[in-house]
Amino acid sequence: MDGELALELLDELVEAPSRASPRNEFAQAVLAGLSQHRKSIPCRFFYDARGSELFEQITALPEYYPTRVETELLRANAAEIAWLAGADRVVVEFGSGSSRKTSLLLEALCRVRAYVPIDIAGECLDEAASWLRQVHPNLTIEPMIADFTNAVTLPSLARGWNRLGFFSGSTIGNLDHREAVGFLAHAGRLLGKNGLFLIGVDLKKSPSILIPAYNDAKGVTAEFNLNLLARINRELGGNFDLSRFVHEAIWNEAAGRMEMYLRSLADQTARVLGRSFAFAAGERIHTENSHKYSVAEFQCLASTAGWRPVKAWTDDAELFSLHLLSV
Ligand code: AVI
Repeated sequence: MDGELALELLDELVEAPSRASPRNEFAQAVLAGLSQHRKSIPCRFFYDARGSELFEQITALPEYYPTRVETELLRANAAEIAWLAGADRVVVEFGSGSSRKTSLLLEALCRVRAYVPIDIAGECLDEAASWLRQVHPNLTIEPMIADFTNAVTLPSLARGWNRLGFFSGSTIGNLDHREAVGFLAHAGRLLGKNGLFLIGVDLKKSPSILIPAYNDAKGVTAEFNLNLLARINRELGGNFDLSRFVHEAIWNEAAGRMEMYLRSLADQTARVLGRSFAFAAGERIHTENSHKYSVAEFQCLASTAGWRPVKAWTDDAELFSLHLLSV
């Protein structure tokens, strides 16, 4: 980003701090997060074009079991899920991404009335919808560009039919417990009477499996994490020296979650939108939490938000779980 663009964004921030352009939102979150005593940046900002590409690579890594195991769980249990869901549902997918896993579900369900993928990334939705149209030529697809955590209404074709929500990949783990309950309650209102919700949730397990999943041998997750600083340099006129930060992934037993950080290797200063941020050697920026739940813990969380467990499936190695909930 050149200096002129950075100044333009700074003006926009001063004059209209509440204007919700994506860049403005990113700028405000970064400036606020780096100003805290314990520096942090929300993990939703990982997913620019490069970050999404790196995440796709992560899902194919041997150490990153969640995508593989969840896909297998869906494949193995799709017929039972379809039987429990019954016919004639509208399928609503929250944060749909590439929709590849969803195809397994759509194939198994009986007389899907429509598929409504909700995602903030419009290009991703278009790509996923055109792929799905080829695989399921008779399916009605109505993509919705929206932040799935606060989308308030569904397209009119979803009215009058029972709905099945789908939230895969254990993305729920990236929310803290209070946010997760808030999201589940919100999804309950959106899915309505007779609504069902199918959610993929990563299970608690040994740190010897968890840590490599978030710190792989090829360094893709490290690049994914460091891309946050590269994104600040690109979009917010930052001057982070990426060679002086390292990726760190730890298991926090007390909080039941994986945590990712960017650790400064030296005393240094970085500038963002004309502001300076000092880092001591060893100081960290907290970039992600990924909560893990036992089946019982997740059912308890879901019931706080008004959902009742219908059934939960896990793989033999107890790595990942799929939950079917009803309102
Ligand atoms: C998207 N989310 C569920 C991933 C996770 O496992 O928390 C993001 C991720 N972070 C590092 N690797 C993958």
